[in-house]
Amino acid sequence: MLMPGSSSILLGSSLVLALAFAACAVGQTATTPPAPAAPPTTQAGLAIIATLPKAPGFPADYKGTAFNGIAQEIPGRVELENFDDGGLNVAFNTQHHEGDSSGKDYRPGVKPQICVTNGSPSEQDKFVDGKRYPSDDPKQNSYYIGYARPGDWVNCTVYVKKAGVYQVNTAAANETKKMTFSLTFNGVKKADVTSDGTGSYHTWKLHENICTVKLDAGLQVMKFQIGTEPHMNYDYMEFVYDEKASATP
Ligand SMILES: [Ca+2]
Repeated sequence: MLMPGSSSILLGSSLVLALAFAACAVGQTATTPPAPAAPPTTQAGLAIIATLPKAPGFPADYKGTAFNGIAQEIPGRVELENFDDGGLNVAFNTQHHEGDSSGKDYRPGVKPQICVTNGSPSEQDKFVDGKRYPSDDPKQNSYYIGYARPGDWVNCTVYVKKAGVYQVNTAAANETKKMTFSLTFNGVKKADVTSDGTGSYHTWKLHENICTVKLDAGLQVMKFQIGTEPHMNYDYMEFVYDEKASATP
């Protein structure tokens, strides 16, 4: 099961390694250059996020805050159900923020309808080839935002560790055979996607390299917004650094 802020585990490990490295540096000769300061980390929450450099255009008047105080990292997977805290019209907008759903206990407060895959015998989630989504492991489920309607959006505070071009992978299930969404970073639309939908909102498809985005480094607000197509279930956006494209001026 995906837990809130699970991507921070690696960060914690990095911090431990960095501290271990710093400890190892003690006792070395005076001619050894001092070890560089450990990079800022999102692990400890908002106080540390405040130390992260903001990317150009970070909205100074933004009232939302990272879910659980932990920015989601790029490269990596941005879990869309881990949208920012701050509430309706600040951190998200949805026409379906009331009512029951299988993942409603994932986080408190008014929110888009959060669901969990394979939440009931009548809601079995599968890939288009019939295999269980997200995996064959019956213990592994995935939280996602369900019942999304045209125009719905969520904001996720993200920390881009390295500027460059990123390929985007995603997994989605769609009521119709068409899927449309956009990605905006710090108020600049970076991708406007039209792709094929699965035609069933419990049938999922992995979309690899569905679009590319060129990103600055630093803290920014990513807005994921549904386009014109109704009833989309969305799980995550995964950003993979593209070395070759990033090296091209
Ligand atoms: Ca998810």
